[in-house]
Amino acid sequence: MSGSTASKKKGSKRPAKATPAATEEQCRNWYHQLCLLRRFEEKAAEAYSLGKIGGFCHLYIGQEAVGVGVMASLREDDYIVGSYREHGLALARGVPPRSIMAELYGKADGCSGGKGGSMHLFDADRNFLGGHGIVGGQIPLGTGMAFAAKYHGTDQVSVSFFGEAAANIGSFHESLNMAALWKLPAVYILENNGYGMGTAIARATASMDLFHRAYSYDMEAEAVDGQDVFAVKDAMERAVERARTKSEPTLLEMRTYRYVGHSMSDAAHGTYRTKDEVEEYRKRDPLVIMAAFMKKQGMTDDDGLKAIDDEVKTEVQDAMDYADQSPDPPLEALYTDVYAEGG
Ligand SMILES: Cc1ncc(C[n+]2csc(CCOP(=O)(O)OP(=O)(O)O)c2C)c(N)n1
Ligand SMILES: [Mg+2]
Repeated sequence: MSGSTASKKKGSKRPAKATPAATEEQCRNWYHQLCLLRRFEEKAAEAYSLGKIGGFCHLYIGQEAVGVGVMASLREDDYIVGSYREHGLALARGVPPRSIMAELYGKADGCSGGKGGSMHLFDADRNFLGGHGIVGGQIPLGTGMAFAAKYHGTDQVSVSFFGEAAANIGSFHESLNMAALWKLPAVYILENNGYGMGTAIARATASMDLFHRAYSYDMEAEAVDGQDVFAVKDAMERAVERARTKSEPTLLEMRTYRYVGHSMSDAAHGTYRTKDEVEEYRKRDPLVIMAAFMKKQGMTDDDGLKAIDDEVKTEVQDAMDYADQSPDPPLEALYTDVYAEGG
């Protein structure tokens, strides 16, 4: 798949087969990350049911290849903003599992000081700027960060993650129009998991090819197999290159699926989809796809994969122990971080 003239060839950018070209070390690292995202959230779900985590909690289970593939293509100084389904994004960005778990527990050592919780993970050192609960609210912020990079003459790229339901929100269209008009170094990651809460995309959206929406703004776009780290990284590298060298935006529609409920208050498949449908998508589990690739390439075997997973489980347990012993934020914290001084 070439990255050129998408806007002149409507419909020509359906998911293509990945062309894996990665070292064993990279693959091991990505498999480690995929396992980390998966095991971290499985444990978070357990902690939630024990009452250790309160409020809303939206899991990323099933969508991990998107976060891992996108982050693998970015520089440390690039900007990232996401929705409330952002635990996996923060982990893939390198925010320490300890500080994320402590944040979910509402503890003082959490990355947002225990005041943000699951939906508001922030890590300024890594330019990870949330975690936002208003559907589509983060898209103008990501666009603004791209504007800031251009205004200051840096070659940073700004990446905004959001769901397919958010692509029906006005701010999505306003942002894409502005980014195309002003030639901003923005990459828009539309994670199409097929559902906005319990509403299937077909019940809420007139056209199924959401990436076509970019063409209204003369913006480059692709649909991508969001279950495959290689396909995600491939497409992302084209988008990042375009943003960094030409200061032009891209919309990437990542076709993915969540295996769990919308949030912890929604059963795994609810009444809006069948168990069979979930099982069908389980056949394209991002962890299984990466594991199969590594085995086929002779990079590892079942024991090697298990060793990575075991290492991750220890890491996640450590994060939980850390969150358990972290103190609650002090009462005075109610009055801090409310306003930011202008700079
Ligand atoms: C402006 C706004 N409207 C409604 C909601 C309630 N709400 C929370 S998540 C959600 C569905 C969003 O679906 P999607 O954008 O596809 O993201 P996903 O949850 O699938 O990751 C809705 C309607 C909200 N948080 N904000
Ligand atoms: Mg969705």
